[in-house]
Amino acid sequence: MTDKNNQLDQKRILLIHPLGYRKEAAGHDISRMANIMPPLGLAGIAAYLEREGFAADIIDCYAHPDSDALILDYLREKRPAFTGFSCTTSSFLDGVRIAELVKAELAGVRTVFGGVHVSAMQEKVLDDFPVVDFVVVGEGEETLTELLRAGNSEPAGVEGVIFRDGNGAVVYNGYRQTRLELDSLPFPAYEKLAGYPDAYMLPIFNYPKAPNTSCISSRGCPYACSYCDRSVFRRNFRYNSAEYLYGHLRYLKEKFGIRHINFYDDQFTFNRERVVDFTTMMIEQPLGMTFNCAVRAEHIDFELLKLMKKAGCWMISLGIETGDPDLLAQHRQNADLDMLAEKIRLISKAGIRVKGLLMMGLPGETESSIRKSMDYVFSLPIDDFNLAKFTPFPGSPIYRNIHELGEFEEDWEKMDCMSFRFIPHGMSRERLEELFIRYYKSHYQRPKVILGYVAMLWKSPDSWRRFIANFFDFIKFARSNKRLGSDGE
Ligand code: B12
Repeated sequence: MTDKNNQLDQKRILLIHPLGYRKEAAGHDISRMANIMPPLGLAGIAAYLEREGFAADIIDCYAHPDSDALILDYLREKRPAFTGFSCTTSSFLDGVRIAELVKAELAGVRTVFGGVHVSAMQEKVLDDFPVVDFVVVGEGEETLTELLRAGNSEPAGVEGVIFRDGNGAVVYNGYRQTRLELDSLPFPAYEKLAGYPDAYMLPIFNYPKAPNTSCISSRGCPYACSYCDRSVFRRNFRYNSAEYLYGHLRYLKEKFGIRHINFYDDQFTFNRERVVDFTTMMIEQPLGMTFNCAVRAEHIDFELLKLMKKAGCWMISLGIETGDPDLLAQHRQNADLDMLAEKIRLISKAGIRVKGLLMMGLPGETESSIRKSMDYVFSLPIDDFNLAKFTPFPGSPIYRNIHELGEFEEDWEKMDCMSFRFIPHGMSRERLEELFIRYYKSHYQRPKVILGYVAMLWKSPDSWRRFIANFFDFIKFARSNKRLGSDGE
């Protein structure tokens, strides 16, 4: 339906996933080379909107960095009344840049921003960025549908929306009170992602087979770690049933030939019964697929792990964060490193690869805590690891008093966990960088780890193919004192 006055299609939205930095750098960015994942939030929203009678398309600039021209062509041809942007903190300003481009091209088009960064910043986004017309806080499916239905009228009653009223005052309708029943959602519109699945790839050495993809089967997390931004789904836990989940995997296999899934749920095993049912289905009616997931140590046991292995579980990631018990206790509930070590050994004993997720530079970090962390981590059967540079995100609890805990340079575009934006009291950036490199090197120089990567020649030949194809960029990156790979979590 095209608007008679300004000729915009009021029932159409273009959803944009910004790249987050200069496109010239994208070809040599280690993080992108190591992994490109589908924007599941946008794909879910697109499927939902289409079911509700709207037309929604997606341009993923992260997977396709040179997409400005594509966006402008789309605007000229389809004249959508709305454009939507999904942003993290580091990609937000690139989203603003594209929004300015969009507004300059198509008069009357409205811009909606959603995702984690704006859910944390809320009214401040409209105060500071005139190019943003609406912010959607929290879950997007219902809120965006109602916003689109409101069309040109003020979305005064739409929960979750922040807008400017007729006088230019910024109004927030409050966090949406009801939450979606996840089994009622259509599967994400993967087919709207250009080149899916081949344009997307999981972290190198993190999967046995291609094509592969990531998937989300729950929302929210009941824990409240100091560094974690929970602005979108907050502290609850909702999940897809085992039946829905199995159906989702079967769909991915049949429609796209997917052979391996990485579940990006914060707590895949939080509901044990669901995992038992799901794994039983995968064992009794095999799909020929394997999977990875992330767990919290409290929510696994050996029986469950054996079942998961039988069902095709290839790797489990666990947030360790730091091996220094005192530092961990400052940032995480139930910090019990002995229990964590025992669970890591159980995963390994069950024949599943273990990936440790660590952080360096947390408030309170010292040379001694880094040494303790390395000793702890290297005493465990960890096959792979990711060491992130701690970054205080606006929605995380620690952000509130971060300036009291060290030196923080809040430059959103650089807040991608690839550089130390925060320097804890008593440490220097140079020293942190040195210890960071030492941490990584110590991991990669361990004979068990080297043998593990050799074994990947037959366990994950596709990873080796990608590694060789990008060999010179990986070496250049390693020499430039940054970190090898980044998978966000
Ligand atoms: C998978 C994942 C990744 C993947 C893929 C990201 C992608 N392509 O979308 C990878 C590994 C690449 C990644 C990278 C990074 N990630 Co990440 N990631 C996640 C994770 C675990 C799941 C995201 C997801 O799919 N959620 C499920 C979907 C359904 O939810 P959603 O995306 O939030 O979308 C919903 C709403 O937000 C809203 N919405 C979203 N977009 C829009 C747009 C519009 C218009 C509307 C109306 C609504 C709306 O509606 C959606 C449906 O309800 C989240 C944590 C989490 N549990 O959400 C962290 C998370 C988003 N990542 C985080 C971080 C820090 C990063 C990195 C900076 C870290 C790094 N260097 O590795 C990079 C940044 C990359 C970038 N360019 O932005 C932080 C973001 C914090 C922040 N303020 O920026 C999070 C929140 C983790 C955390 N708790 O701290 N990440």
